[in-house]
Amino acid sequence: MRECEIFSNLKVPCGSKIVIRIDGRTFSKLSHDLKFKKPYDDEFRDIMVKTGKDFLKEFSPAFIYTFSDEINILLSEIPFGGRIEKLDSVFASFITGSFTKNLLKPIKKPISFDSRVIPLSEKGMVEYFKERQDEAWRNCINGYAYWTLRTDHTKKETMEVLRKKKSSGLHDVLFERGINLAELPAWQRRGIGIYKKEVTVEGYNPVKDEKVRSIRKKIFVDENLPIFNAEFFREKLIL
Ligand SMILES: Nc1nc2c(ncn2[C@@H]2O[C@H](COP(=O)(O)OP(=O)(O)O)[C@@H](O)[C@H]2O)c(=O)[nH]1
Ligand SMILES: [Mg+2]
Repeated sequence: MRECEIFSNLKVPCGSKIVIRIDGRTFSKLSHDLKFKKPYDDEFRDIMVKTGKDFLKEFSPAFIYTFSDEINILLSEIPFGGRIEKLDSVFASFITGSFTKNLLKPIKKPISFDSRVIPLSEKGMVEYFKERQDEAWRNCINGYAYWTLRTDHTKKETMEVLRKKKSSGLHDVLFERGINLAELPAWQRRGIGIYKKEVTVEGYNPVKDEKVRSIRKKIFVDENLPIFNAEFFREKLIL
């Protein structure tokens, strides 16, 4: 019956950059049930970062970008011979297992993430990350606006304000209530990058009795990302 496994040979196209986006399933409910702080919870962020680091250690991708409940992975080498079914299923299950391990809280129902493979040109890859970062920013504005307005408005009224006002209007609404969006932590506005960075480490050579310096690659969690552009990817990621 192997001939019925018709999708098993579906592969990523040759020569493309490959991004995988993995997104938590029904995480609105999960965050509500686990009483994570709204709109941003440091503990939730830490779990996502630990999960990204677990992934980086296991599969060595070029770059990971996370915000909210999503993890975007830019591959450097493509494992599993580029087979889509393998990439989607192994990566989503690895992230699910890692998230559950890092959560350290009892849960009523198993957690799951979905996964999709996105082949891109090099220019398209930069555009992709810029788009996700724009989404992180929209999420930030809407999240703060929603939860701030909800303190004295019904859900229906709040949704109505969000629908009517443009983002500049929401800036004003928040500013009047003491929240300056521009001063929020960069990780909330721009998301978080996880990648390997070259660092110089000092060691000691006991044979020669001298200090030695060497260059190592260490996992770096970047909570102060700039606005993405092509230069960022060229400089930081040695593509
Ligand atoms: N309370 C809280 N919820 C969060 C946080 N980060 C992400 N979430 C939740 O995760 C959801 C992610 O959006 P989306 O994927 O569209 O929703 P889903 O379909 O329910 O997974 C948000 O709507 C939030 O409810 C956080 O830091 N705190
Ligand atoms: Mg989700």
